[in-house]
Amino acid sequence: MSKTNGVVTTPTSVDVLVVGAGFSGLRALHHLREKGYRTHLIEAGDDVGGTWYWNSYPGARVDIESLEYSYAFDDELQLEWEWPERYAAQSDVLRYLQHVADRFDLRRDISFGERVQSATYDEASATWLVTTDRGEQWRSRFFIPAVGFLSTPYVPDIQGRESFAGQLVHSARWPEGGIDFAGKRVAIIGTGSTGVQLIPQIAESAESLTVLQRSPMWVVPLQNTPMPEEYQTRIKARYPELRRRELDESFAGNLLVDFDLRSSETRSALEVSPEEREAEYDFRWTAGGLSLYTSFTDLIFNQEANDTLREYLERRIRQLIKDPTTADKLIPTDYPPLTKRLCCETGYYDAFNRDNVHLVDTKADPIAEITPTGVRLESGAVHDVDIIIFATGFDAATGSLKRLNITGPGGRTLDEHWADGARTHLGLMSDAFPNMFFLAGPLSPGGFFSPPLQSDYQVQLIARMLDRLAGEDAVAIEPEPAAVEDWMTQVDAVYNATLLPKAQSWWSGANIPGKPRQFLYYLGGFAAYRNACEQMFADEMRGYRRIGDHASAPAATSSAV
Ligand code: NA7
Repeated sequence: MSKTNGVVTTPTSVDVLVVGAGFSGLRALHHLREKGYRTHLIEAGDDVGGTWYWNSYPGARVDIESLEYSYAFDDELQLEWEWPERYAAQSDVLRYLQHVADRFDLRRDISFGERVQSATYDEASATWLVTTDRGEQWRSRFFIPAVGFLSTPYVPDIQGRESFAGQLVHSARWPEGGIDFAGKRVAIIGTGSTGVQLIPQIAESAESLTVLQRSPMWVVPLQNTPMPEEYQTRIKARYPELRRRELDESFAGNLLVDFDLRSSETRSALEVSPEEREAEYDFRWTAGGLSLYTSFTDLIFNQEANDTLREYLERRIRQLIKDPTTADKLIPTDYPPLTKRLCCETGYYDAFNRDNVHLVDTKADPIAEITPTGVRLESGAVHDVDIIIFATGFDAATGSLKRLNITGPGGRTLDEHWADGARTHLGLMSDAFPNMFFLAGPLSPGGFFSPPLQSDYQVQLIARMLDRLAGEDAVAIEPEPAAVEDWMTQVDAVYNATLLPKAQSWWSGANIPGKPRQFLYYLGGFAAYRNACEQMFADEMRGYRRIGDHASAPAATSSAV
């Protein structure tokens, strides 16, 4: 160990240091260790799970089906594991990842409850020196911050926040032991996916719930059910086909619709009759989850096509809400459906039919301050409460990387290098930061493809790159600036061909004041992404600069590197 009574001694050497024990980091540890790389993982939480460890608020669950939102790399694992619900609750995803950690004996190479404070590249030895808040130091040839794209909570700097005398909580830092809402007056700020999941849960037991909504989201039914045994058995029998098609033909890594595999629709919303269109929307609405995304080919490209979905959703939502004025407030007017992440609900609209739930439009009457007793709006209206929940989202994609204080060659920090926005090639590596690889990183498919499947592909690709590097007698690798810029142009081009620029969200950094505006994910689909990666690899890792052997390289290298 590198620390004795608080005094830092020699860093512990490994080949690969991974940060974060979520889906990506666990798979990285598992695969790279299997490939012979001495790998260690540092995790700030006290257990595995990543985002599924931290987001333990009531109602948290997946909105890609459990049978798909899971690892595919091990047949026995995916066949043996029994999912209790169609859409797994947070506690079940956590239980699954704990099982994975135990089954593959991952914990022996994980430090829990330890946070990385800095990661600095040493050019002379071509290694990363990583320091943690326990004073531990690690030296590694390769550094993989697998810190997730939604893991740094964003708490808006609302005046008076510190003065609140009651309980103030961010949804992603839910207190262990939960919160007892019974008899309490509660306010919630934020109505994204998290707010949509939390609101019905709080409404059931709180004395009153004030929902402070700045922008409504497009919200559709999740249609969760206990897992039908016959369904789970039938889909597991088709796993080879399902997993292949998730990668080859699905956009987001999911194919299950209405309890079966279903190819994406190949028709335009405008080429079918209004009756056929209505039938297709009805089918998807009733099937639930995110399936509306794939109802027609042109919903995110063509405004006229998208308008047909808007009209349908408005009608459906109005049927669910008793009070027309409340319905008006809950229906978005300033951005088209699907241009922000669709939210999936279980009892969300119904919550607004309850007498103890009050919807406040804070675009019309913005929050002025938080007082010791509640929230005051600019109109002077006051909402006195006992608990304030911030369901205000995350500094996505780049926020968690920033917190690691990463410094590359020549003392240049990642913050400085990315001052105008994230710069990566294929979402895998940044120029000017050798031997650092991202998983589901900025400008990868990221939030647009199932994390378990994406990380599996990327981890295997990284292992292949490391193997090839070793064969070339090179000690370091980084993408050329030109390759990075070319990829950034491709990411922008795909984004600009869609309707997504009409909306503001965490996808484009718009939710964080002062954050550079940049679309943070590659929207070309996973198959196109994988093709680009494979072409790069087949073409002698084109666009990547190799740095030669270092006579002075320390013992961070193993036989595998
Ligand atoms: P989101 O989707 O970023 O939602 C955050 C919500 O918080 C959204 O309603 C915001 O309103 C609201 N917000 C943010 N800042 C403020 C301030 N300053 N004042 C008032 N309201 C504010 O985060 P989630 O956690 O719900 O979901 C993140 C992802 O997790 C989701 O997309 C899924 O992929 C899973 P706004 O819309 O900005 O007006």
